[in-house]
This record gives sequence, structure tokens and C-alpha cells, in this order.
Amino acid sequence: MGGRPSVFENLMDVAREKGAGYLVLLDPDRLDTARLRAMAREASDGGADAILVGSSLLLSDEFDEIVAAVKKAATVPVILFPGSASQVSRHADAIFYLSLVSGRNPDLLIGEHVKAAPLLKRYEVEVISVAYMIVESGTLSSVGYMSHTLPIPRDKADIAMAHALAGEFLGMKMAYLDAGSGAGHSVPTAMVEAVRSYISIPLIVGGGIKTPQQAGKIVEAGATFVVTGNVLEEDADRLQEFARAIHREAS
Ligand code: 1GP
Repeated sequence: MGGRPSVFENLMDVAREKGAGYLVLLDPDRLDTARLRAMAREASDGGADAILVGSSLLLSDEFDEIVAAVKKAATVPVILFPGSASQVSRHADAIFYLSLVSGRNPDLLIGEHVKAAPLLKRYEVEVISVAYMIVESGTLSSVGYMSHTLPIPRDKADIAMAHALAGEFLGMKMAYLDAGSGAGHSVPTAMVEAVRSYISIPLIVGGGIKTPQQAGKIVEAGATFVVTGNVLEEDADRLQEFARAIHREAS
């Protein structure tokens, strides 16, 4: 890695300079490789600060090739957002090493991490530990179903606060409140505010964010990074509007 800033440092610089960072999630199962490549290019040019690749359930057997294709097309860092240890690739710049702290499923708290660790060391992929929390969104999300865990109730900000702080005390670099991909309701801004004021590590918020206005409100509430996925698959033209709403140049 030499003297080059790490992906994490780079993200933190972006958040400081722009007020908040914008992460675009690409789901390898929902788009073909040509479309993923095009989306990676559009996201890089349209104002995304990094591209996430992954899914709570992966049907494709070409994950490694897909990550390689996305990396080739992207000019911003490519970060793995894995649902399991099988979603590890040497072609990514970094990985969100997600520990699902809102659940009590040992596989997703530590088990998958043990399986992935030796590979990550060999591949020299930068590891960014993340205290990952699923928040109730009105319907059962894929990540909720696949992980066999209960989401944090939407009106229980105190529960989210305690989980995020526990993640920070365990040494995790970031916290992530996720309503789940395609969620009917995104994470409530009151919960974002409460968690933001309680922890000192950066806070990522995603799941069900459908409009730039919504993204802007989540940043106002204190998110350091906002993630969108689904909405761009339907309407990639909105990417720049999301970027503008999320980047509100810090004074
Ligand atoms: C899901 O937070 C991400 O893990 C993105 O969700 O696809 O609903 O934007 P969407």
C-alpha cells in the first residue's frame, strides 16, 4: 500500500470535503455484466464516491469476473458488500467486513469472517470493519430473511444507539444502518440523528432511499455516507441529482 491513502482515508476525506459521501450499490444478480460495467462508469462520472458490489443472496456464479469488470470500468474505489464469505474477490479495492451486530447469528457476527480472512490477506484487499445493523422497514427484507435475524424496530432509536456504540467499542471503523435493499421505508431520520449523536465513528445509511430529497434529509440527520442501489437500476439518470443532494460541501 506504500504511502498512498487507504480507501477508508480517501472516503473520510471525501465526507469531510463534501459534507457526506455517496456510495452506489450494484447488485450482480440484477444486471448483466455489460449493464454493470456501464453503471460503474456512470456512477464514477456522475458523482459517486465509491461503488459497492454484493448482495445478501447471490445466484450468479461469476462474482469474481463481475467484480473485475466493474473495477475496470470504475474510476472510484470498488468495495465489496458481501452477503457471505463467497463474495470475496481479489479485484476489489476494499471490503466492508460486515458484522451483523443487530442480530445474534454467530455465522454473520464472526463465522463468515473467519472463512474470508485468509483469502483477504492473500488478495491484499483493504479490510474496513463495519458494525452492520438491519432496521425494520415494513416488510421482511432479503437480508433479514437470509440472515435469520430480527431487525431493529423502527421506533426504537435507543436500541440502534446501543448496538452502534457496541460496534464502536469493539473497534469497528464504521457503522451502517440498513433498511434492506428495496425497502418500503428507509431508516427513520430520528434514528439516524440519535445514532449520529451517540457514536464517533462514521455512519452509513441505506435501504429504500428513493428520492434525492430523502437522501438529503438523511445527510442532514447526520449520515456520513448514503447508499442507493435499486433506484438507479430503474432510473440511472437520477444519479447526479442524488450526488448533488448528498454532497453539501462542508464549511
Ligand atoms: C441495501 O442499503 C442498500 O443494502 C441499498 O438499498 O437498493 O434500496 O437502495 P436500495
